[in-house]
Amino acid sequence: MVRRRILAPLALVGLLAAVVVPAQAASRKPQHKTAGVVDYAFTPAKLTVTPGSKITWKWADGNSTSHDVKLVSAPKGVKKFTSPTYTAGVSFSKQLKTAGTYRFICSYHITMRETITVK
Ligand SMILES: [Cu+2]
Repeated sequence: MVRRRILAPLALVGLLAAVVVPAQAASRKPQHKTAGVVDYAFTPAKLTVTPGSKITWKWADGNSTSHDVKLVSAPKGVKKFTSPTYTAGVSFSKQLKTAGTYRFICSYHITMRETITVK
């Protein structure tokens, strides 16, 4: 009976760990998010993803004006990049590995801004 009294709480801890740990691990996994590049806006304007997530910017089919995605502010050590200039029906992807705040603009339209937080 002594053995059973010790094992029961241990079994409960094991059960809780099995339930809680995978849920946390799953939420920290890199994600794949799509961001829209539409005429004069990035959608959404704000996005939060986990480290290592891949962002795919999609230029909307209905666009009539050219846009790019230019990283203007990034966490320390992150190399800035600018996508090619496209008008419609194309996409461009980048993986954001380092935690921090990434600010994007369109080189041609100063009002087009997007902030992606990696954490
Ligand atoms: Cu633009």
